[in-house]
Amino acid sequence: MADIVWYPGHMAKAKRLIKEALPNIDMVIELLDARAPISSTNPDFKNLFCGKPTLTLLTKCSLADPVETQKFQMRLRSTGREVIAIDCKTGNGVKNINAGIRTLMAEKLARDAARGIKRPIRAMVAGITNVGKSTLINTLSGTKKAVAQDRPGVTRHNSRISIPSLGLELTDTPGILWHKFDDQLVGIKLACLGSIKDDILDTLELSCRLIGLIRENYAECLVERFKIELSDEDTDFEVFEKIARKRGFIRSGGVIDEDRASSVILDEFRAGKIGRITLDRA
Ligand SMILES: Nc1nc2c(ncn2[C@@H]2O[C@H](COP(=O)(O)OP(=O)(O)OP(=O)(O)O)[C@@H](O)[C@H]2O)c(=O)[nH]1
Ligand SMILES: [Mg+2]
Repeated sequence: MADIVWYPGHMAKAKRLIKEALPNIDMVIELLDARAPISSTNPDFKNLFCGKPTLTLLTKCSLADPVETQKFQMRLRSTGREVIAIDCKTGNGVKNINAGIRTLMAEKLARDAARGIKRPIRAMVAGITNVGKSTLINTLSGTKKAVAQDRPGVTRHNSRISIPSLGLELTDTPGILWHKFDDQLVGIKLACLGSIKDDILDTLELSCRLIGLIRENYAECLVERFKIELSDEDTDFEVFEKIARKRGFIRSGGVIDEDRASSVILDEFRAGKIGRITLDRA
């Protein structure tokens, strides 16, 4: 697969706007996708947020392998980070977020209290495209003020949403990737998660790579979901063909409808229908 390079102009602008907003921000809530917490870590964030207290959330954890999520939480905590696994669809972990924020900001809150100051904590919600930033803000605020959709690159500007009941002021930000993926596999995993627009990708190749990744640790999920038999000798494309035939994605003349099969495999993975699968390893 050709190198995935997806850093449209608006992302450079988004990064600049984030930088400009930082002086008025107390802390950062960094969202990582629980299905690939390493690959969804933007390496630019360390410099960008230099020194701001950061709460790390592993999002969409109902779609990820719970054993791996647990391991990632422990691994990240061992580096001194505050980490909470959440899922905005099931509500899992969401009620722990405000307590996590308050633990992280305890000193500042105590200083403010000593001076008789009562003001909201200003947190910037940041992460790669499609990781669930706007959904998180809507979940915490109980509103639909932030536009959230199942495609990458929806949020294009910073916007502030006040949640007086929680004493929070959250800034939604556009998802940003980085210039070039040094490790091509990172780009492939992010594409599998739906963080890179499908229309710039070869979806047949991507779905075969996804099949390969799933086979590494979750081969039984493919067998169960698609009712196919797997052999170690099968290439990933042969598995793809088995799935397509089983689902009847055949055009006249017996030719496999590769576009249809690819998009169904990717969609079902992204919706968690193939199983609770984590692509990175802790
Ligand atoms: N299953 C599940 N889906 C989620 C969760 N959070 C977000 N989603 C879905 O993920 C998709 C993207 O959510 P958004 O909130 O728009 O993501 P974003 O990070 O704001 O994306 P950009 O603005 O494009 O960077 C939507 O279809 C959400 O419904 C979650 O915790 N669990
Ligand atoms: Mg958004």
